[in-house]
Amino acid sequence: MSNDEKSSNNVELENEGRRKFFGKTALLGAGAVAAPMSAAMFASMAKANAAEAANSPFIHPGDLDEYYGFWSGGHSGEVRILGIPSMRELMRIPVFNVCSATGWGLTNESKRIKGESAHVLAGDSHHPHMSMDDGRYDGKYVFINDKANSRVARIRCDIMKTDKMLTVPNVQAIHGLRVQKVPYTKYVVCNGEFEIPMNNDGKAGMEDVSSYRSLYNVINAETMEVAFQVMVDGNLDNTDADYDGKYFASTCYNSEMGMNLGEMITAERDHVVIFSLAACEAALKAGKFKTYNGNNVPVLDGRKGSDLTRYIPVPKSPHGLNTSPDGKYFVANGKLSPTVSVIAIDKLDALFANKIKPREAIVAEPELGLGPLHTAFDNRGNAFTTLFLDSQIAKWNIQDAIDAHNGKKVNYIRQKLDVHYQPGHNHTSQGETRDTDGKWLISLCKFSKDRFLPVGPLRPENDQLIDISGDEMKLVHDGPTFAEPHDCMIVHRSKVKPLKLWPRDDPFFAETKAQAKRDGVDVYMDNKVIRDGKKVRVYMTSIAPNFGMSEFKVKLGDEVTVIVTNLDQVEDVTHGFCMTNHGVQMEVAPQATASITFTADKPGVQWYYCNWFCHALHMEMRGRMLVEA
Ligand code: CUK
Ligand code: CUA
Repeated sequence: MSNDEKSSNNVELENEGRRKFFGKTALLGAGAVAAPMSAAMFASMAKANAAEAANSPFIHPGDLDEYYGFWSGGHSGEVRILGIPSMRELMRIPVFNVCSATGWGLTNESKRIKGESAHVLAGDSHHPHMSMDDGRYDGKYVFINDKANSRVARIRCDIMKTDKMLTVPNVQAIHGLRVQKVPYTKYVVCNGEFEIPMNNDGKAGMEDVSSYRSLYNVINAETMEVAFQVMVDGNLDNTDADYDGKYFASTCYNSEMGMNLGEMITAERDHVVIFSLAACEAALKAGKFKTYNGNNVPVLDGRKGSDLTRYIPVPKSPHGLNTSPDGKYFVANGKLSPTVSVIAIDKLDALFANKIKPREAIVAEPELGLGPLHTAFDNRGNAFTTLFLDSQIAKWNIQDAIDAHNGKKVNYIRQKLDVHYQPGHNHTSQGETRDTDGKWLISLCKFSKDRFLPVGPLRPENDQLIDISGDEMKLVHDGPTFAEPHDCMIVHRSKVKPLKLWPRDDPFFAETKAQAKRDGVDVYMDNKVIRDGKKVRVYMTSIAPNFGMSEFKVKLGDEVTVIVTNLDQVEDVTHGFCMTNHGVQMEVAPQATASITFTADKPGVQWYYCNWFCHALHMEMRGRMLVEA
């Protein structure tokens, strides 16, 4: 364990504190399930660990990982937390999907957060990125896009729950997403990928493809409202920010604005769009915008010739866009071209001042192999690019590639490593921040083929862990995952400070508690049924192994809302509430209040029970809803 970590990290990561925590849980009876570890066991583990290499992927039972990995879940719609380097899955955070275990998408609290899209039960999450302060993770939020329903969501990292969601107007398919890195994450930026008519009302313009537009979206990270949008030429794909707080860059793979595959790949060159944040903010302030589709989101015109943007031609159909952590370069990945284009960020002022031509901002275009999709970086000037078609990762040196571009005879390729198979994104430990540490690289492989026991026609994907701490990349772990991690990021554990219990005044359930107050109910004391016409609100507490109410009565057809408050103050003692035969269930973590609404459409005795294993008498934690016909 490094010194900086010892001083900055919280005590519960230390063994001493953790043993106490095990002890407390044991007092409750749950200890029968998870036996506390003896001091001797810990001591022998610590010894064994010290003997191992500095960058061992092996985390002994009971030991903790050095990093949190945040994985997107693709069309499963969620975000997952993995421990790195063990690759153990620690948690799933439902976002755009419905979660049967936690009740996400079913509870009133989650529906309020989902807002206008509460009825949408599917999603496609690609790009999770954490908020930053001066180019370093700040541990506050993780933002994630929903390509399927044009949404952006925010996850609060103290509770690891989604707390805001927004459907972005005027666009279809939010794809590439990043955060402003410097001076801090004021904005979340994302690409509207699929081009559409600007007033997409079906009344006119659907046949006239030349009127279709793709927009760049700039969202206020705190309020999660669209600050402004920028209309561009071509359709946007991936994006990233600089380390100066001045520029964002996006790849465009369909500058032709083709409507089918053949049309989309005709041009020899597409482009990278560079956005000047200062120019955009000035145009916004000066009122140089229009609105569309009957909403009031300001849309700036950043098409070719505007002073908000510059267009840098790059070989056809680029995909990933990655900023090197020294803040010097944007790297656009070729996809159909075997090259990546290295754009010097310090030339962009000159480009915006029209002192250089767009292509003069490109300082290298190294040829790496077939199908370059995404690039990650270590802290020693090297880059790692996934080669989708070659099923390899190419490690190359950025300065050598620039020297080669200038005519020097130098081999910029350091190594090519086979991965299994067809990698999309890759990511290095803290590699999208100033704290990039050159220890681990993840390759998210789209196909696993023969790497695991066959499980039917649908196969898992393969998330591979690669040790990059030495001169040579070493593949150290195969990790099967379910559809479909597109991207991930690796955050040192010292950056993240999750809570152990819910704060009682948390905004997550503030509205539920406000309703309780209107009903004259104290959710921490009262077990009460409030009738409000055909609506019935049932307030109950829970302390293992009891609900505060073991029966309540309603009438057939009533709209019933059950509000449960978990009074347990012991970490990890989560209760649940399930009403059998009603499709109703939810999580109620310690000190939280959660609520769910359903129709009492079945007469007679209906049992409810706690569905999160909480106590030796967990089975007995149940009660009856008596439904009078
Ligand atoms: S995209 Cu999927 S592999 Cu959505 Cu970042 Cu490149
Ligand atoms: Cu409470 Cu199980």
